[in-house]
Amino acid sequence: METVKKLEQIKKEFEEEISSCRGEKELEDIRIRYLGRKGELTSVLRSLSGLSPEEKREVGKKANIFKNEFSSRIDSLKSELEEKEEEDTPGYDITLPGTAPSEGSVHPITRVMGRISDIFVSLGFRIADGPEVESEFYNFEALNIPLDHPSRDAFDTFYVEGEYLLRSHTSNVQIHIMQEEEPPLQVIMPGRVYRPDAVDATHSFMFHQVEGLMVGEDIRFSDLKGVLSLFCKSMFGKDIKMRLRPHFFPFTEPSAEVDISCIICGGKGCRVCSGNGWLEILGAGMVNPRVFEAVGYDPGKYTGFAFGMGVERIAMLLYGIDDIRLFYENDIRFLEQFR
Ligand code: 2NM
Repeated sequence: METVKKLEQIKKEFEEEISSCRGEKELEDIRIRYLGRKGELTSVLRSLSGLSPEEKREVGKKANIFKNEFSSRIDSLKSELEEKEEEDTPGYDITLPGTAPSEGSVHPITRVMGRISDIFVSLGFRIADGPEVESEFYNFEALNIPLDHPSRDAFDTFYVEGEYLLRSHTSNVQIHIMQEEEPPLQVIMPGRVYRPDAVDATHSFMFHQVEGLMVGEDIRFSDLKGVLSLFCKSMFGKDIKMRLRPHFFPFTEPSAEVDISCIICGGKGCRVCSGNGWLEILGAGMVNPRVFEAVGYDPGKYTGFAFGMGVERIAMLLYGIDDIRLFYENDIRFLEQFR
């Protein structure tokens, strides 16, 4: 039974080699050594012809069992090694530079609203907010805009239910604050407002305002002028000029529209200022005594000024944007420019 012993010896060696095998190349060498055309098992099978019939049967059977066993051991180790190789290899080139995650940025409207607010905070104003869904009293009546007043047409809209509507200015917040607190007051109200304007390059049914209010025992028109002049210089540059033009607002008397010298041409006249050298950026005035009466303040004791500005308009002037709709479209190519 020399041949059977030899077979057992081959199997023992095979087992040793396979259990110390670590690589695919090494495994292929083992396969060739044992199962190849000139391999150990193959030569045993080839030498069967010189044996007796019983030996032939026994050795042949064993050799074939080993052959199958070897080949399935090799196959399973091969797939094990391949799997491990795959796990160890990243599916990308680790020496390439990384891709930085894109950082968000503050929306230009938020940014400009923040700058406006910061300037007034530095002048002693505090920030307040209030409801966007408001009753007619806070949005109109208390501001001396009665139902039959012609200036109500410009704002009257977006009724939610009954006497409730989307506010057309942030002045409703002034009314709430004055009802709740006694002067002296120095407050600004940034926020969203809604108007029935048809949408075009300079109008939107929703936009942002910053309004302000200062009330005390001896607040004068010169205080209004001083505060707004400081604001204009901080916002647009120290060489900017400011002028007031008489205007009408129901909630202030007297009222004015506030212009600054054109930030593009410096006042010479250009396309942005329609050739006249001035840009309108604010409305302002001394609070109408009827507003004080509506909130229970004594108009003989207190005076004050108020002002309001559109944030979109200021952002458009500062950044040279010619279409208000760009602010609301969320086009990443537009927003990415404000980092
Ligand atoms: C403006 C222009 C002028 C204003 C007045 C008041 C209040 F409540 F005191 F009466 N709030 N806001 C005001 C005055 C707003 O926006 C263009």
